Amino acid sequence: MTPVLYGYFRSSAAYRVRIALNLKGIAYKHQPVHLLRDVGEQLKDDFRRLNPQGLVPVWDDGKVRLAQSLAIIEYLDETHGGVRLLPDDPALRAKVRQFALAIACDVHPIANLRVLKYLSQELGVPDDAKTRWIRHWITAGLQALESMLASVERPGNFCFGDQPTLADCCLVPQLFNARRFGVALDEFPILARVDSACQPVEAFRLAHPQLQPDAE
Ligand SMILES: N[C@@H](CCC(=O)N[C@@H](CS)C(=O)NCC(=O)O)C(=O)O
Repeated sequence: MTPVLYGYFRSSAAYRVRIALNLKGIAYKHQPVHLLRDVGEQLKDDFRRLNPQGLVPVWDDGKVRLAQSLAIIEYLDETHGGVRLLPDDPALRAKVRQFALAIACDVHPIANLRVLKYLSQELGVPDDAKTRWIRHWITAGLQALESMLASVERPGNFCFGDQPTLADCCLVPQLFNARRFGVALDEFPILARVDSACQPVEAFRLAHPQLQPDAE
């Protein structure tokens, strides 16, 4: 079967996986899951059978069905040749994971759709306070990421040298999110430089939310 990526054009977790798939040259079918239609297709029983968490992305290649973008990317890296997204050197590999996990575990979830919905619908948080919440946590996260990259021993065009890694797959979507929520990026020159290096690379360009079939 042709592998399927269940995603949503603006989902930054799905965006990470699209970049990784493109970097590794893996063909796949994009299956849109509309996160906002009705209550959200991700919360319907049909989708929860694929991922009980009710979150995209989900990867299904006929051998394995997986959720969690970082688990998917590591699986793809271990089962396909081409560009290595996790470097061989254990110390560098750990640094790449440290950076990716800081985004995926500590920055992204706090501004996730279900969290924002809970803030407004259950706790009655007004929109301007919600925006402050998002900007605050993204800015705090980006400050830490900027410091991490400032201490890279052998800097290159990408986060950790001259090859894109899992770190770049996570950074570019997070910066897309930051811009979307109006976070000023002036104080993050290294992150902005890496982003500018990634954007023209075909694998990153084609993964952009606005180029996806379900883009609005
Ligand atoms: N840690 C998960 C996060 C997945 C996630 O939060 N996906 C979001 C889109 S970026 C989602 O499906 N949100 C739906 C919702 O919040 O209801 C991963 O890396 O895959």
